[in-house]
Amino acid sequence: MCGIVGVAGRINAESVLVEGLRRLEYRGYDSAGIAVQTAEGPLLRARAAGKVSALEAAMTPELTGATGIAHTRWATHGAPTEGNAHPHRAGRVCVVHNGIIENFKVLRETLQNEGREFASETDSEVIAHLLDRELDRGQAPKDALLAVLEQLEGAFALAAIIEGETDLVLGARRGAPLVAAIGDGVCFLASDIMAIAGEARSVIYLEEGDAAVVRPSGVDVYDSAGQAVTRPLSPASVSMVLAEKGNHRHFMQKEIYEQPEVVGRTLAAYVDAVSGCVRPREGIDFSQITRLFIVGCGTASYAGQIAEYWFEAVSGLPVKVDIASEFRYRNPAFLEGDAALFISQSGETADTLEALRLCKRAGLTTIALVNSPHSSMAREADLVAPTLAGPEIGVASTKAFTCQLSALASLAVLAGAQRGRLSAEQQAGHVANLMSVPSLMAAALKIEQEIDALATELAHASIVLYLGRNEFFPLALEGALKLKEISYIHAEGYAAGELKHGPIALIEEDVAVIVIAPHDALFNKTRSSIQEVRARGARVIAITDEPGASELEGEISAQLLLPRLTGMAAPIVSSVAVQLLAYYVAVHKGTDVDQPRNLAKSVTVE
Ligand code: HGA
Repeated sequence: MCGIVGVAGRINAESVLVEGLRRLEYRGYDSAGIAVQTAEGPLLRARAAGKVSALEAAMTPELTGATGIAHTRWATHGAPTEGNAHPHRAGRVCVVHNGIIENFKVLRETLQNEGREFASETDSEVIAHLLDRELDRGQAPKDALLAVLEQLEGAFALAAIIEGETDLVLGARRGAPLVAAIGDGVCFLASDIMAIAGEARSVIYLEEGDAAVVRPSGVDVYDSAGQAVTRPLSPASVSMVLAEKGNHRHFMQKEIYEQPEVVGRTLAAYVDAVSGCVRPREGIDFSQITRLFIVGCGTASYAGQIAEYWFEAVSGLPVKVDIASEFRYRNPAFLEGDAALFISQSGETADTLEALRLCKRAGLTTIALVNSPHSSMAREADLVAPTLAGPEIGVASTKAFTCQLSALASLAVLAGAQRGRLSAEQQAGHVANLMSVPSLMAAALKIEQEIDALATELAHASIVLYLGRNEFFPLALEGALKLKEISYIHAEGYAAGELKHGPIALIEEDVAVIVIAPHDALFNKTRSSIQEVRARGARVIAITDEPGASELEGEISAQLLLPRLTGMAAPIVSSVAVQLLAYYVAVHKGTDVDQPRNLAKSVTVE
């Protein structure tokens, strides 16, 4: 969360900075700000509460130069006001920061006792003062930066410019993402390479603890001990094509529609459809693993919960799913043969990254299931299991989720094969089932109009419950989360069989209950749950298939018909229904679908 961009040595750097912020807005949109080194000498700054468009309106023609920094904020310390917007200024220095400075109070008090005045409530402002203080003490910019880094505790990425240093941007990362990049006579810093795609030729993925001195002619990198180091250059190849909305009204809608393609692409990376098997992945041998921890946050943790059903049923491998923010602090007990798999779209989710580090320290084999191949988690895990969803811009995850499920389903089959639980024929059956997902998803997307109609009514609901059994229980949780995130309607997911143990007390006349009820082995059990809520006046909407619908006739208020689904394909394809439902309810409510309030895409703070 929070997006940083820095540019050294490009005419009208402000235009690249603002464009970069637009592309980083998924990381936070509480406020935006920019500072540039003008040709005349002074640093000029503009900031605005709200989105990048508000910042643009606040920028004057004088705010132009070849070197500058910019920031889009997701507030952790201090309200989302203009006064708390980055860049923060102290003396000659302007700073932008992503993360949390944990010892900011002590630092702030010390600096105030020295007579320094603070203008914001943020933790970030201390960085500007510390840097300015080191410069006042006569340190050169690079040494001043290294001296400041020694004083900071917490996880962060930062960029700074100094008045009078006309072609210099300083940067550093510790526990938050930051890349440096090189173009033609211009160099950059950014939280995400997407911010500067098209401008940069090559990228340096800064490592944990690195500091960077960025000038138009190149980037000097220093490791956490302050030693000059050479980091490899990679080609900057992010395609921006996928980051356009095309004909769609919102990125979320576009991303829902991309699923047949990106799920197909992800499956193709795991599965050999011709021979009907899942390709072994170098370094992953499930026959040597006796228990698998799966760790993630939010939607990613629900993908993990669905995978728990799959791994245990298909491969007999015991699985334990944890929420990263709990796992990392609960002193988990490990056993010989444990391995851990971490799920994160960005590969930068702070809690999940720390959980990964904890497992590494404990000596477990760690697997990162990430969408971002150069992310911290991808670099730090022993093994990487990629998803190929492409850039996901909508804050509410859709295609990243179904790609995670596709990769996890493939790994569950691989585990089944490696652990001797699946014959070649059974494996081929699972592979064929998974390979049918893209076309089934394309068919499922055709329910859009029915969903649109249903959503008009649901938009007025004050509470919506989602029910499901087996893998459809975590999908019910995901459906409820999606609705909450973008429509702000209070929604909860429950295991259908658990309802009678408490949550049924919530049911009264006209409470909307969405039941995911495919006509599978547990259909009749789910049907009983439908009777129970209906008897208490609930308005039941069933997400089901033809056979399910005909059995439920007269027992439900509305239905959403999906194709007939079996095996692991079923929850993956059914995701489309809960995603579209949340999307259309939000559209009817008129909320900000792609950038819902209080959220940010990649949660790089605790
Ligand atoms: N702590 C800083 C930066 C917040 C952040 O990185 N959010 O993801 C602030 O509150 O401004």
